[in-house]
Formats: sequence, structure tokens, C-alpha cells
Amino acid sequence: MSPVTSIRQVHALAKQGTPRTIAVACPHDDDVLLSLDRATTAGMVRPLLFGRHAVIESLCAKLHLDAFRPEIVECADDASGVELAVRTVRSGEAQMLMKGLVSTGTFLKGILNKEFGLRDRPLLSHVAVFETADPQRLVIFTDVAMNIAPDLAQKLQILENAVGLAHRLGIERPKVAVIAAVETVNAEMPATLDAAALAKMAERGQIKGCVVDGPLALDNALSVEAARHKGIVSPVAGLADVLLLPDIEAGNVLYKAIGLVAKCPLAAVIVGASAPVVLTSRADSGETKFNSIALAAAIS
Ligand code: COD
Repeated sequence: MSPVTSIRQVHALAKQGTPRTIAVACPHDDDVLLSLDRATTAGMVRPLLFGRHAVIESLCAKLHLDAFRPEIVECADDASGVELAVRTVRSGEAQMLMKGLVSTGTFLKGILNKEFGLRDRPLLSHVAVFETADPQRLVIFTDVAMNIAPDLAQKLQILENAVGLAHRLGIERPKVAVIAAVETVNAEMPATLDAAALAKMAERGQIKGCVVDGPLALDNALSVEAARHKGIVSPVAGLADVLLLPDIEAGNVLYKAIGLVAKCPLAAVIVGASAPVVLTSRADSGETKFNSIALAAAIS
């Protein structure tokens, strides 16, 4: 498979095969319903909604979604909407899960629930993808929404989850930049110590299927020019396919800067669960929600 280099190619992958059933917890939101309608029309998904029938029907009427006829399972409150949607994925009846208008904490706790949740790999993590031009390609970055302050062992898991996604997108040996504020190891900046450790682990074969370097600052991870200016000699510098961010704050700020300021196309999913999970926030555009459904369908 040649590497997927655009969000449009992600859409094309999502349209292959039969539509995947997507269980949606609490879809009481305009953009969630609009993006589901669009993904259904495109042949990517078959929605199975867990929420309040009357609210969903009135929103669909307001949005003029006349041809959108999803199956709806009545749920009295958010907690039961999440639990039933998660259980439906766990049973195999649905192949993807999506968060609607429900708090991120409630939703994530449902996925992690020991009795009915979707844990598969040791750590679940959030992975976002943006499309950049010149040359056109996808850059994966993580973790912007789930793991708050990962330690070295958790960063290794997050890195491996992102590399797994890169492989699914045809990037055979992704270049991973472990991001910090500077590209030199500084004992006062713990993120640089973790980055150096991960780079050494990869060099010694403890991390497979990718090339890892760090610490790298964002500019010299993504710009060959910036790396050259700073005299950085590295197989990753300027060419990173994966950006491993130090914590949720750095990741979340980067995600919002890319979407809101740079206006680059974005998609995001949680990986490491037994099925892909679409976790977008209320502030995400309808386009990002649609792209995220497509990404989840493409890898399910
Ligand atoms: N993967 C697998 N297991 C996990 C993970 C994970 N990412 N996180 C926690 N666990 C396990 C722990 O090992 C433990 O067994 C159990 O879950 C409970 O662990 P806690 O007490 O640390 O976790 P919780 O339930 O209090 O919180 C987990 C959340 C994912 C809800 C929490 O980390 C969180 O709130 N993350 C940030 C979510 C957020 O607000 N994002 C907003 C950005 S848009």
C-alpha cells in the first residue's frame, strides 16, 4: 500500500467495503448529526444512536435531515447512553464508537470500564492527523486529549499506538520526532530527558517499525530549513511523520492552533481500544468530525 498523503484519500479508504456500524453515545448535537448524515450518505457508516429519541428527532427536523433515518436506542441519561454504546461495540454489533454531547471524562471512563469497556492494548491514546502542503502529506500527532501527563513508559505506549496508525495509513517506517521546547538535552526540562531516552531505545532496537529522534523542537521536526539552520543532523528532523508531544497541554494547544489558526484539515481517533473511537470536542468543526469518522472507518 502506498502512503496515504491526504484527508481526501482517507475518505476514499473509508468508502471501501460495506459501511461499518458506528455506535454513537448521546448524539444530541447539530454537528454530530450533520457529520453522521454526511458519512452515511457517503457509504462509510451505518449509525446506531444511543440517546433521547425526541431530542434527536427534533434536531434532525431542525437541520432538515429528511433522508437520515438512523436506528435509535432510547437512553434515559448520558451514563446509560455511553454504557450501551460501548457494550454494543464490545459485543461486535458495531465496529466503531463515537462521542456525542457528553463530557469527555464520562465517555472515556466508559471505554476504560473494567467490566464492559474496550481496553485492548495496555494504554489507549488519542491520535490526531493533519494534512500539510508542500509536499502534501499527513502528519500524526499525539496525545492531545486522553493521557494527561504521560511518564516515559506511557510515552512509549503512546508512540507505539501512533506508529500502528502510521502503518495502517501505509507509512511503512514512520519518522517519529519526540517534541520538546529545545533540541538539546537539558536536565531542567524533563521532556528532553524522556525524548533522549526514547531515541536511544529506538537506536538499540527496543522500539521497532519506525525511526525515532529527539528531543526536537516543533520547527526542526517539521521544517528541513529550520533543522538545517540549527545544524541538526538527523534522519527525522524536518521530515517527521509522527510528533510525540510531551503532555496534554502541549498537544491540545497544537491541535487547536492547527485547526483554528492554520485551518489545516484535521481528523482524530482514539487507538489501542478493541475498535476505533471518534472523540472530537464540541469546538471541533463539522468537517473535523466528518474527517474523524472517515479515519475511524478507514482503519476499522
Ligand atoms: N489507557 C488504558 N487504561 C487507562 C488509561 C488509558 N489511557 N487511563 C487510565 N487507565 C486505567 C488505569 O490504569 C486504571 O486502571 C483506571 O483506568 C483508572 O485510572 P485513573 O484513575 O488514572 O483514570 P480515571 O478514570 O480517573 O481517568 C482516566 C481519564 C482518561 C478519564 C483521564 O485521564 C482524563 O480525564 N483524561 C483527560 C480527558 C480530557 O479531559 N480531555 C479533554 C481534552 S479535549
